[in-house]
Amino acid sequence: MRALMLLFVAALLACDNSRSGYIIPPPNGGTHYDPGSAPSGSYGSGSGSPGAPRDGGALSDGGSADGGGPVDAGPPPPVQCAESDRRCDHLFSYRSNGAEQSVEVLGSFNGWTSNLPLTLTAGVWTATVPIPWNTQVIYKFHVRLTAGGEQWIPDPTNPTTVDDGYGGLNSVLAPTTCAYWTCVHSGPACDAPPPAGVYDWRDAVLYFVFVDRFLDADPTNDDPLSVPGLDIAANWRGGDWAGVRQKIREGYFQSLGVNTLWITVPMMNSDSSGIGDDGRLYSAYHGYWPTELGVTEPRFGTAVELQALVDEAHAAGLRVLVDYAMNHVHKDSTVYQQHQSDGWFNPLHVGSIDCICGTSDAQTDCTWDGPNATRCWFRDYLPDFNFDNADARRYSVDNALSWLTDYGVDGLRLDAVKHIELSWLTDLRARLRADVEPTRAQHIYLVGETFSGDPNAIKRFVDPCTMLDGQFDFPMRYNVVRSILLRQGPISDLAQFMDGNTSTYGTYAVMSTFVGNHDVPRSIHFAQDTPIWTDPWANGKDRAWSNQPGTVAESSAYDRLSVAMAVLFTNRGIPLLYYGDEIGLAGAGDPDNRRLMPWSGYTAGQQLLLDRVKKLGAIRAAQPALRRGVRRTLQSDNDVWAYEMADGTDKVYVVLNRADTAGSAAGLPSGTLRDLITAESLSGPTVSVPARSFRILKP
Ligand SMILES: [Ca+2]
Ligand SMILES: [Ca+2]
Repeated sequence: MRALMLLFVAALLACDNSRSGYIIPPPNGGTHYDPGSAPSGSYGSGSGSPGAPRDGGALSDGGSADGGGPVDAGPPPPVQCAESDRRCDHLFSYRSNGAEQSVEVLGSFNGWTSNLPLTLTAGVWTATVPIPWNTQVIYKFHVRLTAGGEQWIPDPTNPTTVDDGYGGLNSVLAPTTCAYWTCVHSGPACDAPPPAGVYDWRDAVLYFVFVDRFLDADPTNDDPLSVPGLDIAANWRGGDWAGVRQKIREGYFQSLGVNTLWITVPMMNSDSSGIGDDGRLYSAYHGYWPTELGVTEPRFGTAVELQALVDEAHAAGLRVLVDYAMNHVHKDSTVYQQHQSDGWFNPLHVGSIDCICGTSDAQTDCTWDGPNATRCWFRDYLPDFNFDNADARRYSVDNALSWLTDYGVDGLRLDAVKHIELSWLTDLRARLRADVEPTRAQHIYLVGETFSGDPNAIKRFVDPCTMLDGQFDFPMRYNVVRSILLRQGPISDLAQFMDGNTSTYGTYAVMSTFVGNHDVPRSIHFAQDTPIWTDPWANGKDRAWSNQPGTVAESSAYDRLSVAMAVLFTNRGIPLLYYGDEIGLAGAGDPDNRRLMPWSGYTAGQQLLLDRVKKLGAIRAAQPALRRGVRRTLQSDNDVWAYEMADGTDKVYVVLNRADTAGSAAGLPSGTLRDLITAESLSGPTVSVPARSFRILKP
């Protein structure tokens, strides 16, 4: 119910253009590209546009082998919750007579607060809606006609009606129960910050270990494909969990202030290669083409090694999130072989076309953000789960839970969120609350990926009670890249954006902030004296396969990237470090943004950036005001932004200067201010800041 309310609020906000104090153009000019959701890179490829490669999914069944917990396809017990919180799926349907432009259902199941759209398939409009347990439901359809005009009419197939009070009729569903229900949350408990002694995810600093490209510590499990035409950049490169464990033991993550690891999808992936949407051959090195959902990927390691990774991380004070791609599986997968014809998967062919995300014709719209966004296939070899099918949904949610419970993982990074039916997400959260969290004394963190410049598209899935704790803040990344790395517009644009962004996702959302990830060009190239790309949304595919950029020479670029990192590390939200960004690793778009991590031979600029990131990590760990405080902008002009972070009486001051000349900030406290970066002692209320630098000050 809350989810539906949120949808409604999001829809209202979407219509509110008055909130535009800042600039967030959608990627690709209006059609959201979404590689993001796409996992990247992997699917194949990508090109700029909508649709980039997607990697994705997972699958399994069966068994086996190494463990990840084979999934039993039998129905699990329903989650436990009060009857007042239970919901049963009900399929609303309306037979088309060819005259409708759209059909929606509205009713008492959500307090008549919003209309839910039905989808047209094979002449019937349908929508699966969770309705209250054992409670009469009153509803009607809202039909918009292609010829113009609209109708509010009762269900033609339901003989039970009641006067609607306006001279018409509503349809009536008798109270019903179901064998498998979902739970909604009612009550404020999960809105509150965690009580003392329970981990507060606002304190997390996240590092994306792209396992295949991070560190190959066990050559015996290397197994690249031998496929003519498959470039090494898109093949398996040997990185493994043994490499991650080695870096945990060496204290590498801890030295960066990182306390949470995000690792690549751990499930066994396809041994096939596939053509991406850039026409290039790819392997499944990214992990987004799962075949056996319950089995670990042997190139990464065994189940025993994954368990050791989690245990050693925990012993070192690190939490672990695994990447989970639920939208689809690879066609080689057992679950697809077993269920391709029984409704577990959306059919590829729709209307007159193969419904590959990003394609459409006059009859069928399979664009990334179109009416079939949850049922299109990312590629023709990545079958798309139909989570309106309760058995398929239970199977997939069970599998996600098995990775959490079998290995003691602390949370999930969820891929391609806007391409799945919402019921998958609400079921997962309900099961976590009912079945997992009581045995953990810890909130399971769920962070989603919705690659969009539209805050409302991202917010739609954020609610720590019923859906995601947060998502990656793509609009913020846009603004940080634009204002600090690219130096476009005054830095006051960024200040204005940030001040407006504070409450966008709700008081208790825990978003993840970032400048780089595996779907965008490496950050350092936006920071060059002459940037390679001048559009923050550029996907860098133009230089992904040839003319790839080399290591950036000028130290000024590393300075600028450190200033961008300072924004992440001195504000709320979980800062995400994409492996290699701590040294300004070079690379164009996917797959060139996934080069092997170098462990030596850094330039002076790279070492400078690494040292600053380490300091930022240490300072964030020591200063709760940076993680939980309230920001107040003290000054923002063309090049300097100064703000206070206040957690009660504990205050920290941050001054950023993006200019190539020294600047100054006023409005700071009078008296002595200690610079936590340089250990200098300064005197307020006005302080100078060197070119392309920042200060973190404590009275
Ligand atoms: Ca290896
Ligand atoms: Ca889907």
